[in-house]
Amino acid sequence: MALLPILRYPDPRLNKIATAVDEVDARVRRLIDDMLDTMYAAEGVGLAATQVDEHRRVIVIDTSEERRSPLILINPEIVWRSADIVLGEEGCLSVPAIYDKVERHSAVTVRALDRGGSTFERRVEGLTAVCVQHEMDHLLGKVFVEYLSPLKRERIRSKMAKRTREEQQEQRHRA
Ligand code: K1U
Ligand code: ZN
Repeated sequence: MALLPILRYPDPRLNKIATAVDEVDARVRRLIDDMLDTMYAAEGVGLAATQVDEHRRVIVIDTSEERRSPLILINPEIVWRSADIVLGEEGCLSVPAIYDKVERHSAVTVRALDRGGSTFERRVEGLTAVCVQHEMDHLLGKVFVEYLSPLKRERIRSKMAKRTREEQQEQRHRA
């Protein structure tokens, strides 16, 4: 088990564009396992490789109550989007304790490779559909706060900077 450090907004590495995985090998499977451990430990419902500073098109999601039904998406593509749009509250492990509303398609069909390297398609709705769209944005270097107004974004930036300063001060105090 390995827990990976999660990049915090506004780290510029969160804006990098991930590249396609060309072979689902042991290294990719190791990354998936570490991402699952990291997502479960952080109590998130999703995680994109970008958030752990790995710029490959890999996503893990688990929106189940039991937290034992991971959805692994390698090289995901959305092949169908509902016409229906929903406005829902989102959070992000890279922007801790900040929640705001974002518009998303209420259902999507995603095509991807699984951890065995086979192509599959899955139609998802509700929180899983929101999560797929949120995580796919991460692979394109986009964080959900970029959908918010410049004023809200600026407030979030200064809150995050203040929090980081306080944490650094606390660490120096302990050392
Ligand atoms: O950082 C991430 O990308 C994971 C993120 C996924 C997500 C949650 C909710 C809406 C969109 C995307 C999280 O897991 S945030 C923390 C969380 O567990 C959560 C937050 C709001 C609703 C449900 C779960
Ligand atoms: Zn996120």
